[in-house]
Amino acid sequence: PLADKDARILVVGGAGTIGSSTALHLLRRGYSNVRILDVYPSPSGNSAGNDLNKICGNDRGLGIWGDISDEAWEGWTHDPVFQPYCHSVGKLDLACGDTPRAAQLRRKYNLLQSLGRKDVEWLSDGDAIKRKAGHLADANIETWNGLWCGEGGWVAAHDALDSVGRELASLGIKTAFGPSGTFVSLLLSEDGKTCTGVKAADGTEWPADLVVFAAGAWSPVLLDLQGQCESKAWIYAHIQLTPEEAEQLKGIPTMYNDEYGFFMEPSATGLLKFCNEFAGYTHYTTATPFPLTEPVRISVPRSHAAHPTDTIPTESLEDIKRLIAKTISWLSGRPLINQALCWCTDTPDAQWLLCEDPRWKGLVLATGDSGHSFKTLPVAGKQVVDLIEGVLAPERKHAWRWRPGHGDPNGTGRGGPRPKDLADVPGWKHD
Ligand code: FSA
Repeated sequence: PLADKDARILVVGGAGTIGSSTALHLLRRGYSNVRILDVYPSPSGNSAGNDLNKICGNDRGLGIWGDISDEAWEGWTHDPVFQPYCHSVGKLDLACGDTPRAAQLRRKYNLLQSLGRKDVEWLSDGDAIKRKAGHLADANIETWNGLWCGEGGWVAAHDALDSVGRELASLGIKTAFGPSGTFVSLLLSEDGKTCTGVKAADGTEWPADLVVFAAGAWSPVLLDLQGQCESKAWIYAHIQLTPEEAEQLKGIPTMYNDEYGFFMEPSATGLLKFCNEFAGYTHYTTATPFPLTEPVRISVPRSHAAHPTDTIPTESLEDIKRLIAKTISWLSGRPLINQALCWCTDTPDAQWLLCEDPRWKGLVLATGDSGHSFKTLPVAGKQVVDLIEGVLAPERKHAWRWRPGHGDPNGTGRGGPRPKDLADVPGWKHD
């Protein structure tokens, strides 16, 4: 194991998705001296998980991510910390006609079927989709097709993250939020080979026996990850429904389409969130991640919490309008409120970066989201603690290893074109 039960453990980014899950699993396994550091208190305003909702589902049997989604689904449906926030309303994964994505979904359907899944169905046209999703009755989706999964739906992301924060407090977590929790650099031993803690923005030095670095989209900006993570922004906007409209959309299944985007059931207060789907936006500028001494050009997130009046690119707003017009057109023209950028980090092969940092003893990396993490919230941290205890399955250890130069360095982890940079898209007003 990398740490004893009484070791001083710091979790950088401990009020975000992977970090708070890690702290939860550490405390549940009896580690007694765990402190989370974060710019914001839990749930962190910088976390992509601090969001109205996220898609969730169970892909049991389909490789590492399928198995993790199954473990997570058990948590979402049974663990009292998570269960109140899980809405198992079913999930539609849809494609526009005869596309490569449709073929991929069809293969996924065949596999799930062969594994004996009873809750999956292939929906071969718009009518079949509408039988599952009454709210799409008037949608112009005749040629769409795709996969229905009964074991799936959505999770109330902010509320679930908040629930973890409350559970951590009741289990005795130590915290440092604000300037004293804001990572500036690692502390190193005299020979430079061991990480001995973290230095914070206000100058506080936090000594530690083990540091878990889970800074999400800020990871490659704070720590030099040698090109393994590239942070990008995705977009959301909301419509405020009347109580009658919200009632009408109660219990609708989650709908995702790889070209148009996605939306799911409105919140208890009648907020309906819409996301367009695309390659994300980078924000290239200069930064000096530890331990570099010269600035490098890198995609740097811009905190929405710190800059709440920033706007979103016009093309994404248009995409969101197009999604609404295509699927639920009676809401077209309604004000789109709470528009924001939401920052995640991608690896070139879309696997996490969850490993010991080979440069310094005593540092574990837990980042590289690649769009996977929130649905794994109940068990993401279990992987980290398994790594710390030396019991992470070899297949997972290999997938999440330190791997600079692995794959296409300009890759997106998702195929397709390079993402656009925010500097090149009109409509993004900031400062
Ligand atoms: O069910 C899912 O895996 C959706 S991930 C949601 C999302 O917005 C992606 O669609 C996007 O491309 C990016 O990875 C951020 O997360």
